[in-house]
Amino acid sequence: MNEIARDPAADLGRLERLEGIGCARKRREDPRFIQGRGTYVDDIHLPGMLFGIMIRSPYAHARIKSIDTSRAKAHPGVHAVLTAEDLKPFKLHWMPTLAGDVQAVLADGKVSFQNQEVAFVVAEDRYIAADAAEMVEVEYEELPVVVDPFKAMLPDAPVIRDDLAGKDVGAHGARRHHNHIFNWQIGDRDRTDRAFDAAAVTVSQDMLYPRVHPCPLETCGCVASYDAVRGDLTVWITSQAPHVVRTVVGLLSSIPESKIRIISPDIGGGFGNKVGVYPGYVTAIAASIVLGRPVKWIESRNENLTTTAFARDYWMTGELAADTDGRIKALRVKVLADHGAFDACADPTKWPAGMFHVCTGSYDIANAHVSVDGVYTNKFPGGVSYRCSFRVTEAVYLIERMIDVLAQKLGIDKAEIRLRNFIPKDKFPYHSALGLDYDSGDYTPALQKVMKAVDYDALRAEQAAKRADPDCPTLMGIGITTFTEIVGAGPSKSCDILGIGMFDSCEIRVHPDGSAIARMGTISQGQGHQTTYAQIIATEAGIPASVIQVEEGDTSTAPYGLGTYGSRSTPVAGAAVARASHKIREKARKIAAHLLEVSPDDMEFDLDQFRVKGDPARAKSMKEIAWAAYNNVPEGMEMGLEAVDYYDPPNFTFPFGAYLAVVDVLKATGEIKVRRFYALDDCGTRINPMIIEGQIHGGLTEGFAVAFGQELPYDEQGNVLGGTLMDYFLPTAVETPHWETDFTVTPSPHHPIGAKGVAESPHVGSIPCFSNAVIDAFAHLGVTHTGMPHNAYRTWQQLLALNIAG
Ligand code: MCN
Ligand code: CUN
Repeated sequence: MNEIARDPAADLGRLERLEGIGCARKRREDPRFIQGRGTYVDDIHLPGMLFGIMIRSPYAHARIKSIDTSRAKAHPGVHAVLTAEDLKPFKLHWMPTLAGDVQAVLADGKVSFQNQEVAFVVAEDRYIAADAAEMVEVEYEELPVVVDPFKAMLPDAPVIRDDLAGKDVGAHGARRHHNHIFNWQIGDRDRTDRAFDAAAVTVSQDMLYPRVHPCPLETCGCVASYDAVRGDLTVWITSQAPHVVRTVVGLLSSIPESKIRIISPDIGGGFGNKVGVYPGYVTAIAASIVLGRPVKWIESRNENLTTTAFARDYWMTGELAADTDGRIKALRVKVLADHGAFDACADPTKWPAGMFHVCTGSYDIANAHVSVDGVYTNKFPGGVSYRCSFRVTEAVYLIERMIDVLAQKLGIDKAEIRLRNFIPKDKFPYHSALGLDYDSGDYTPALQKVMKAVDYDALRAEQAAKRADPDCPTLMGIGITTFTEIVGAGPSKSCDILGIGMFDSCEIRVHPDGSAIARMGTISQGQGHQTTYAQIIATEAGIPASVIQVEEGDTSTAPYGLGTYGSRSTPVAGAAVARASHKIREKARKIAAHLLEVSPDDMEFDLDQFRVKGDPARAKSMKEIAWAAYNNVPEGMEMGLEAVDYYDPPNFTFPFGAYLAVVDVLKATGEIKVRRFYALDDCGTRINPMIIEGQIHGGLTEGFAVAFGQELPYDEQGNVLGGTLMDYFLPTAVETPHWETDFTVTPSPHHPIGAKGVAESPHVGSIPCFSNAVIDAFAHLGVTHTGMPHNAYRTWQQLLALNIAG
């Protein structure tokens, strides 16, 4: 072969110019954001725009005897006051939820949670609307309240959903009580029970993952603009799934989807809080259609924290059966899931408990059974948000806590018991007892790398010494988690939303000058898609990332996609991006062959050009090929250089990680200091290491917040406590510990570039790690579990109870 000597430095230069996969490319979106040039929904101002405000119930459960809107309507500057009665002629007073339930848009005869939507005032500006809202007189008759899901299932519990009277079947099968939503079971119960009967050792632990809220910096809102002459509806909205919103609005309004344009501009954090459709969106749209003027609705912080998609509220009981050497034989789980007054969880239709069945974790457990009951209470709806991967947060919390409980009972080291139970590398692809097919994993080296990095043995020795010293002012705890995530919803055969399969999409157009525009069905809320999608195209199609414009979030320009949540953008849309790039590349190959008068089979792709095999000096760059695509293509080929791809993944991807935390509990105050946190993540092929690290820092910080401070408790009257930032803990740089990050790379075998999602892993993996560390500090005193948040007050109470405070 006639190999021509190549210049490695020149190749390196070309590679660097591409800024492709693996490059720590700086975020393209940041210059705009840090200069205050972002365009969030509240930055949209349209001529003649009106402002809407929601009137909400002060009671958690009450019948509405009357609503008098006359004074408010007469107030100067007020254009409309809508109640359920006004929406009834349009059948807009109730709306479907993503979980197959219905939710009142405006209260229809009664309210079932505090701050439920009762009426909507539309006025010239926000101040007039707020004044008028005070003038709406609502007469309530209070009803008994139930906020405890166990009490909600007692025979004489108050009926929360009058509208479901007599319905003993819901969207997910039989209901066995008036406040029961569903029972969902998976796994082999008999085999699991038998494994428990035969086991040498069993452990059981109750645990609550409390109700929390992701609290994105930007609250939810929209601007709805209906053009009566053209019959067009445009909505700027804080949505993580703009195409889904278009379909829902189309179904509700009977306006054809072709006349509806949904635009998610910049989003100031989503974290799953912006997946659902909220009453405020519907009332703003209805008001715009009725009044013929644009209507803006933007939530306050309190409204956001007390009415839109909360997270968790899972009451779990875990049981493990094992040998005396700690080999796990079976897992049994029972859950009571508090969904609030309406089931508005954003799960794939088939799975009312999301991906909770990943709860066998990273462990080779032959037998498992899970039973989840969904329950109505007088609380606001939601449940699936906050970097949760559809309830994987709860699943990982359960299994990682249970492993520690078992280790404690058997007196086996908490790292050692994990190493004994890991799914071995040669068992992948691994079929779990609860029916999931793990694509790839390599757990042992990940945990060993962490143990080595932190000198695990030395830490345990230090802990033993401190435990032996009664005068030591601190209790030292070491927490480990070795979690498996499941992301990339999903294969359309198992995942859909409202009947639409959860594929995703990408369209790429290469312009004559070799630059390109790419559009996806996903939408960044801070994840840096503009930066990273361009890197995939750069590597896969040979176009420098710097000349690729990435656009998302406008349903009139982007191909249909299911949106960004469940860390699905990389596993699903990212795959579409790679495949669309390959389509571009294949057309480019033919054009290059035509230009060089050789057969396409004789061409090979080389970074940013096609060259002739065996004669690499003869080459055409992608830039030259792009130009030729518009003036000199092979006979019979269409002009232009563009591609569309709709990707329906064959499976989920299963990222994993090994985390380790060291905490010191101060006996004098109950304060807990996070001394060290080491996070090793494996998300397969890494597109942008810097963005990954940013995602991990963010997720760990949120995990820290949940573990140590966040909580949305209720009092007996159904008042939500913690609904303001005076009470709800948002950590700043002052409280946040220092994070150490690391990685291994185990590519996904079915993803076109081997990438798995990463964004939710740090949240999912860190929270049980913090809990395990805190509880480990007390383990030698016989403590097996304490609930979150692990704040100083609770810890102090525990120190007092154990007689070691001071
Ligand atoms: N990435 C990468 N290499 C990989 C995997 C991911 O470089 N192997 C990059 C991606 O290219 C992307 C980012 O990491 O830029 C996150 O990708 P991915 O894991 O696919 O997650 P999504 O983009 O689908 O983001 C969703 C996820 C969710 S579900 C929540 S909740 C959350 C999170 O993202 N919300 C966030 N991170 C957030 N970060 C910010 N700043 N704001 C939010 O609202
Ligand atoms: Cu569950 S929070 Mo994210 O999937 O948007």
